[in-house]
Amino acid sequence: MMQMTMRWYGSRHDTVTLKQIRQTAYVKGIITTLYDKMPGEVWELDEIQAMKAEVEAAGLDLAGIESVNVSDAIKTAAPERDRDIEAYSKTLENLGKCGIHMVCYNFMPVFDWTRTELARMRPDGSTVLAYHQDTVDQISPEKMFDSISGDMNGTVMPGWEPERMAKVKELFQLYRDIDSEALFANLKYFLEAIMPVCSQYDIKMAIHPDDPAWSVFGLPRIIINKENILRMMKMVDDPHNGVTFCTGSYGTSLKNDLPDMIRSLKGRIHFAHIRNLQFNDGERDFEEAAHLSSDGTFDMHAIMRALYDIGFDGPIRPDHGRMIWEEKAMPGYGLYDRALGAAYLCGLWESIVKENS
Ligand SMILES: [Mn+2]
Repeated sequence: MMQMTMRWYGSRHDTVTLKQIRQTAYVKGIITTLYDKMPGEVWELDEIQAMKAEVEAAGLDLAGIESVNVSDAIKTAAPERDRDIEAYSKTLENLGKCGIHMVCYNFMPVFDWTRTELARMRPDGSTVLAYHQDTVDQISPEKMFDSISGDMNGTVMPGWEPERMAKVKELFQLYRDIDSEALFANLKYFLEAIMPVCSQYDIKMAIHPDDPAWSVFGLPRIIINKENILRMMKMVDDPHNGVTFCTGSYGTSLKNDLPDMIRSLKGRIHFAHIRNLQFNDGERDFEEAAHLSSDGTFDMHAIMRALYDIGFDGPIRPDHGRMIWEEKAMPGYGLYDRALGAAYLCGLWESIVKENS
């Protein structure tokens, strides 16, 4: 049975409370992280237990971690990578001991994700995250950070922390010799090293796709399409090596047939992020839409149907939402539109389940 969840950034960072999430009625599980941990740091048992206890005290279930971040040393095969992999394995062991069995992560160089606007106004006055290729082509990464940091509503967005952006030139230097093949090789090395602990503690690793699904600022990107994701599944052919199926990330490329990709990943989708995009003039100009199929480009029913058909039974969450009803929150992570998304996805799912039983 799939479990509807919502991402939550912890009581010190999130504008949304666990009580509000529980009152949606649709959301039963929480996806969270230890926000202040740096890549390469071990998550201690007592820290994980405290995080879990807080979620459970609110009547919700801790359904998985997004994310345990992978260090740049692991991604670039720097000398410290074995030390960082050891720390990562210890964290997975501690998560398993606390009964947490799904871990989302990504293998993107430098940027976690890229958008050119965090508050593009739509005709109804709602605001959404958007991407415009011409803008990316015309500016440097530092300039882009400056131009969007004013739109963060006072929050710090994961992957776009000011400390990280201050080092952006150094980071580009670090990835100077890393092409797609090197990135694949480093990912394989990492996965092979952690699979024993994943098997022992039944940790399902769920790689998040690169967003958008093409090279940005000349950096290599590998988790972008069916061919590459199947290559990765085969490269380390273990059910614990799986994916976060994020429709809003794979869907940035209109060449990706989302239901077909889902069907090709039977048994390997451990987590699902479901959202819709609206494409404008051209393939590389899009904005995030309401979850409703008719508000954007994707057939959400076909996506949910494909998940049902492969027997998907992991956590699923509405991904980014629009900012509506004057809410002030981290862009993409307000309560209201994600709650609407959760309700809609649960409605689709109930209908698919009942029509097929
Ligand atoms: Mn996602």
